[in-house]
Amino acid sequence: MTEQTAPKSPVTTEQFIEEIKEQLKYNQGVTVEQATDADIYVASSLAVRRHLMDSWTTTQKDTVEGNTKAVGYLSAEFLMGKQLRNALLNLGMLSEFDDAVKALGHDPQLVVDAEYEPGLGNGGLGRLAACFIDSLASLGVPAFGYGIQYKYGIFKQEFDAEGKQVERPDYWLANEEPWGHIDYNRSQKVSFGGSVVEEDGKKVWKPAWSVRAVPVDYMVPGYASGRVNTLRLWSAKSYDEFDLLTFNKSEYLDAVKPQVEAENISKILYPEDSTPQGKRLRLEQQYFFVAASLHDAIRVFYPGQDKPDLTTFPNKITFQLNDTHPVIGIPELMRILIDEYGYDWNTAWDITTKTFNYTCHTLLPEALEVWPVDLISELLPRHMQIINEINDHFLEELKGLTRDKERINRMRIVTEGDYPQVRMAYLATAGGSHVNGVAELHSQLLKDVTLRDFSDLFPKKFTNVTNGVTPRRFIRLANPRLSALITEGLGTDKWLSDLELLQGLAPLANDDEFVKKFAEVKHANKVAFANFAKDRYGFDANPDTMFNTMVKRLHEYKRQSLKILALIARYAAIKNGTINADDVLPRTVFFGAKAAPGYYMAKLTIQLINNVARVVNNDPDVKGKLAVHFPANYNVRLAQHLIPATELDEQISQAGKEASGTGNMKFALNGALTVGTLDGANVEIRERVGAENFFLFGMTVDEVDALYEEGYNPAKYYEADPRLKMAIDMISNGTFSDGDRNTYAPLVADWLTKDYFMTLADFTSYADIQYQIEDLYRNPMEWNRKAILNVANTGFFSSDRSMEDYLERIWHTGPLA
Ligand code: NBG
Repeated sequence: MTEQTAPKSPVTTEQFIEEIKEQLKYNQGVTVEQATDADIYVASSLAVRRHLMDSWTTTQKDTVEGNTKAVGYLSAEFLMGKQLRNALLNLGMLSEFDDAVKALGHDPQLVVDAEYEPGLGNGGLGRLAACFIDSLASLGVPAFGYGIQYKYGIFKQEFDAEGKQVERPDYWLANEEPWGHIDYNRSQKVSFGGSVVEEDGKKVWKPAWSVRAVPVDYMVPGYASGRVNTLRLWSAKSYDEFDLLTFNKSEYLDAVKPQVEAENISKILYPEDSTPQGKRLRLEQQYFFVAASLHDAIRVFYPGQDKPDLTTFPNKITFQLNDTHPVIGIPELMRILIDEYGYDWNTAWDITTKTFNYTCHTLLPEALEVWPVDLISELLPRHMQIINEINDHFLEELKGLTRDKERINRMRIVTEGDYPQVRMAYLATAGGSHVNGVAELHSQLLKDVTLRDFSDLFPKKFTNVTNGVTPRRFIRLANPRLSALITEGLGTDKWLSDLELLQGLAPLANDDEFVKKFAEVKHANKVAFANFAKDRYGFDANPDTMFNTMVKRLHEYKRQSLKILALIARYAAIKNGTINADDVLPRTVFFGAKAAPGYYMAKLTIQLINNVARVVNNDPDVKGKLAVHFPANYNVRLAQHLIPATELDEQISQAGKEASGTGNMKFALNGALTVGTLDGANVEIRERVGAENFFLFGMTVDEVDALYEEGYNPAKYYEADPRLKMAIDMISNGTFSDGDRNTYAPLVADWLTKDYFMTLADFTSYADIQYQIEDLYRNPMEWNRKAILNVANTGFFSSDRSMEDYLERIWHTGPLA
């Protein structure tokens, strides 16, 4: 990316005040005196949108008329975070906003807080999509994000009196939402069900019902690029007229039923992280947004043309399939080309395979989606025919490549047997040009294990693009103090658009003055977080203790259990004097995690963490030495507050299970040290920051495999390490359940007999490395030097770099002229 200095504000403070007033008057209809923080928020957002409007329309025009291929990022999730400050930053208006709002008698922070965070994603996958579209706009690459405007985003998490997770619906659209522009004039019809008939020798799909996909457009402003791309989220509306007859018979519910059912399609985000639910509605959602998006792209790129030449389609736009959720797009494009535009099979296949690419985000076999043939046949009968035909052609192709019948059989897109299924990852691999994993290790494991047969026969399809995060949101907005220090240290703010410039900080790790300033920034961030936590969650966190954080979805493979077991062992050791009280390094541990509502073990782990927190925080024996906090409802906003205040970050998944992780990048860039396993992007982070600046522990992928092979017996580890035995025994004996021995029995039984992710086997090395961590922390200058080196050496993990890698390795396109 070409480096940019911060953009210049298009307005003065005085002008911006007038613009806000105008919006208050003509949009909200309130006077300045009547205006609440929420009014000011809406008014200033609308005013900011107006400043983006010209760039948005020119970008759209140039996207269509220019000869640069655009990117279509198809994703079931976009976890955008709040919009206002991000737009202000990218326009160069942050200080004008602050001053204008103050002049109008409001606190800028409260105004920003009035924005309701849209939770249209579950975790890393959705947040990655948001970082990617931010980077594409900042690079000036024409791009569309395509997804779903769910009415209900990821559930709101609360904890009940027993510490259990309670899910509340997140009806985010109940609040005024100034960013989305509903465009009823550009809706698309999406159909389902019915049957396929032959007419004049051609297959004709006669669907049973249709919904109207209405686009809601969000502007995606680039940082200092003058470009504004589009995030187009589809909302489902009914076509069916209200059935007046039924209504008159006062059967109101029956009368509105068709509308309600159609609109259900975009009603909820599935709250799963990496395990699919075999739900019909989910397949409907996938087809709904993908079909609407493909038709939309044809509308956009061939305006007013009845019979466009779609052999040029792959030169206009390249579609990235973000995991398997949008893969139904492959048979849909085939159907459009063959049935709607009359192309023959080979031409259609050529266009389709050139148009799509697939990113895999997992290694968990249960997360690779498969759909029953019966279900697809029922919902999308024509697509099932096409998928079968793709499967037949593909098997023919394979016969030309290998004689190994078993291998060919293993690679079937449609499986055989009584309950045949469609393997979406295989369909994506066969139907696209490239397949990529999201970190070096992950991409290697995809080739060696998950998609081995494919990579053997189509080695050129496979590539890696390591994930990244946007420095605008996750450094500049989240951590203004560090940002100012970086700019001071480098003598420029160009690092915000060329993050590798952070390397210039490396020599400053030896400059004691700079190290002290860095330490002050971290301390100030800790104080700020303590204040925020007190205000928002009501707990006291002592900023003079080490801030140690583990935030991510709750999943067994991520091993929150390992952290909690080590924490209990620590608690016991302080309490029974195994460690001398004076030798204890005071620590405050923060957890943030949502569990899928149906994921029993994950929810029980949440309950355990909350109860360990309750017991530890109320025990005078460990007061001032150990505290545990679990703020509910971890989201982008909480991430932006907590990450800059963290000193030690936990990335402790079982090796070979976390595809990449992106939290790990955010923490390192904000000057936290990582304790982690050799998994996902940890491997690359450690390579870059240096082994001596990363706390590595635990088994490698090969060691994990060998141990499975040999026969894993977790009880052995329980017997071998008294710390571990003590921790598990305390959980069993009711220490964290008011004496009840049954509460956590399922967790204990699992650890001692199955422990699929080998938490127990890694316990000893994890507990041992804590001594090293604490020794270093006792030397603040050394700790902070290493933290600076983490910042200086992780510029690679900018999502700008990820986008450049996609452009070069997969998309073969670039910025608009
Ligand atoms: C997640 C992985 C993470 C990875 C993100 C973004 C899914 C299916 N996968 O390790 O678990 O960082 O994707 O690539 O959500």
